[in-house]
Amino acid sequence: MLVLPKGLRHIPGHIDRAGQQALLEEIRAVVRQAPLYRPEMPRSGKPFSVRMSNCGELGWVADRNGYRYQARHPVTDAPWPPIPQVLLDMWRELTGDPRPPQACLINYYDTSARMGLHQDRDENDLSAPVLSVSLGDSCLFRFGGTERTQPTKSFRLESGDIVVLGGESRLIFHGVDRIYPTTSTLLADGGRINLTLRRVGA
Ligand code: MD5
Ligand code: FE
Repeated sequence: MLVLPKGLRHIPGHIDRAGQQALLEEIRAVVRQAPLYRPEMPRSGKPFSVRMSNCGELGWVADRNGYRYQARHPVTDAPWPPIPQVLLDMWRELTGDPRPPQACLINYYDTSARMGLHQDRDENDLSAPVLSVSLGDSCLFRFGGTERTQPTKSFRLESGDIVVLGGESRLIFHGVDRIYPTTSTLLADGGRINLTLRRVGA
């Protein structure tokens, strides 16, 4: 049995199939306004394998100049669309935090995309939780401790699963090792969408 660190909560199958389809339609509408783009690593300019967009007052972006939150799409320069109400409701229900999320990062993984082990520390307010929603193909999610050298463990995330991170786990290293192709029929063309809701702070 896998024991998760304090502050990391995995809620398998929280969203049923109809709920996943409804949420997917909302995300499709967001991405029509704010298209997925391919971020680049700071300094090297090496492209991410994951494509990204955002909704909310702020969006997380990555380019040669660094990682940051900003109010506009890096390609279209348009403000990000609002966060769908169903996600605001989920945040309130599952985090209990009365302050609404300011940013929702949309990650799209094709079946060859991955995300290396990293910490999320571009937010000013690290006391607020992070809520993650998985849609589409399953992935192998890896997490470790708050130091890169600590041992890691992994588990599968499936369509409709939610992860809530907070407290002692807010700064753990984590990543996505691989996508398991054809494990979901939610996305016609396969791949995985991950939504992360956050507060950014001052
Ligand atoms: C994903 N996203 O599945 C992953 C993991 C990201 C990111 O890591 O930064 O967009 S979603 C679960 C998650 C999110 C934020 C923090 C932590 C896990 N964590 O500290 O373990 O696209
Ligand atoms: Fe992360």
